[in-house]
Amino acid sequence: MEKSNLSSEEEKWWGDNHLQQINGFWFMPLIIPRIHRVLAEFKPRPTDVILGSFPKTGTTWLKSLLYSIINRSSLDSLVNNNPHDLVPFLEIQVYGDHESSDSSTHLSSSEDTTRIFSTHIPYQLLGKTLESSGCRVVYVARNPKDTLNSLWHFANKWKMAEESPWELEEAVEKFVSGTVPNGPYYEHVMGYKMASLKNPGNLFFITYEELKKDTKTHVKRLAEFLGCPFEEDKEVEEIVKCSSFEVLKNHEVNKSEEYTTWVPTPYNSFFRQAKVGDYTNHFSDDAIKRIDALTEEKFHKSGFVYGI
Ligand code: PAP
Repeated sequence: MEKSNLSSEEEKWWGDNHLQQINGFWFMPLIIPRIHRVLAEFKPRPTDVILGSFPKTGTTWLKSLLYSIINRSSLDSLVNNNPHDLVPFLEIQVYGDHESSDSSTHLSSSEDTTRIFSTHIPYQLLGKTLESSGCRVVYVARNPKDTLNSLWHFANKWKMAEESPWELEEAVEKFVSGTVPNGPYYEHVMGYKMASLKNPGNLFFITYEELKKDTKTHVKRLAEFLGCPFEEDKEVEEIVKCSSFEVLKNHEVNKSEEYTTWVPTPYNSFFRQAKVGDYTNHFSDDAIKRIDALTEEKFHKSGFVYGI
């Protein structure tokens, strides 16, 4: 019924909230003009590093790792700043609503500085921009059930959830139909995955689970990909520790209940459990079956055996 009030480019998401489409991907209406600004205005430098991710797949972790790998001597920055304030989202902080003030602060560093940005924009939309510059791209993927589980918990911390929580059954329904912010999840992941296969020198694809299993090895690989390999194991170990969930979540800045200026959630909402498989504590067998069937169809049948 509600759907009849929406244009064909709009879908109900949760409560009174709806999403709008750009080329088959769904976004919160607030983000749409910002994405258009990124696509029209952002000119990456060849030295830029862009972190791509679907929401809730390890963005905060990768931001802190990339920042520390690139700025070796700045580990203190992680004590005093939330990783999202060190590595801004292109479509949220850099190309925000307040025109040039924000963007110029984030964009204007000197040519010899490595700028690091992050984005949830799908490769299908941003690919041409990224490919045009030869910048390096790192993409982190997470298995679909933990991604949805994390998104569901996160969304329920938003102010609007106080009045109308996002029910898990509804969240599963929306995830499966692709109508979640930046969804469909599967197409998002496959866009970057295919690009990484085509161009492994410029796009480093990693999963949350492999990074969890052997963080040190993958941090070394990341540093090599970024052109700044480590000379000593001690350095790697320090970075792994400073970016670990246990250390990061205990900094005052990350424990803060203060709301960020750029999403309607408190800083502490980016740190929850950081476990692989936490979905088993929340999802019904039926939900698991439905998501697994889709994973089989979308990932496995495309040759990407991941996520079940
Ligand atoms: P975002 O897309 O809103 O930026 P993102 O950082 O991608 O969120 O995802 C948050 C998830 O990463 C949370 O997972 P959970 O809900 O399953 O717990 C969060 O706990 C986890 N996370 C945050 N920091 C780290 C970290 N340093 N190491 C591992 N996982 C982390």
